[in-house]
Amino acid sequence: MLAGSMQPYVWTINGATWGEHHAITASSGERVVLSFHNMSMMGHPMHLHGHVFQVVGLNGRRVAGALRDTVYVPPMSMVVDVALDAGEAARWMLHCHHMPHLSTGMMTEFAVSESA
Ligand SMILES: [Cu+2]
Repeated sequence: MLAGSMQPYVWTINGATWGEHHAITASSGERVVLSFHNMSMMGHPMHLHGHVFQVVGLNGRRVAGALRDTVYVPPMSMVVDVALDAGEAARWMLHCHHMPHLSTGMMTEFAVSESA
């Protein structure tokens, strides 16, 4: 869930700013779908480090989209789904690439653990 406001100027992922966030977890090699649901009035170019993903859904419509590491999530209840294979075990940053949003909280981590 991507949310935020101009007044106060705070932007969140799953209701939390960076530092208050709960990591999104996966095991190395696991197939994962991340759904970005934008509840705010602004679009967010969401960027994941260390991975490429495929855009597979736009507002519930399945698509075979491009392979990329950043996807623009339009405002006002738009949902973008991306699929990826969780990579190297590490803590990977997942954040909005609009710097004023990033610097006021819009970052979390994609925490990949060793496969069992
Ligand atoms: Cu943003």
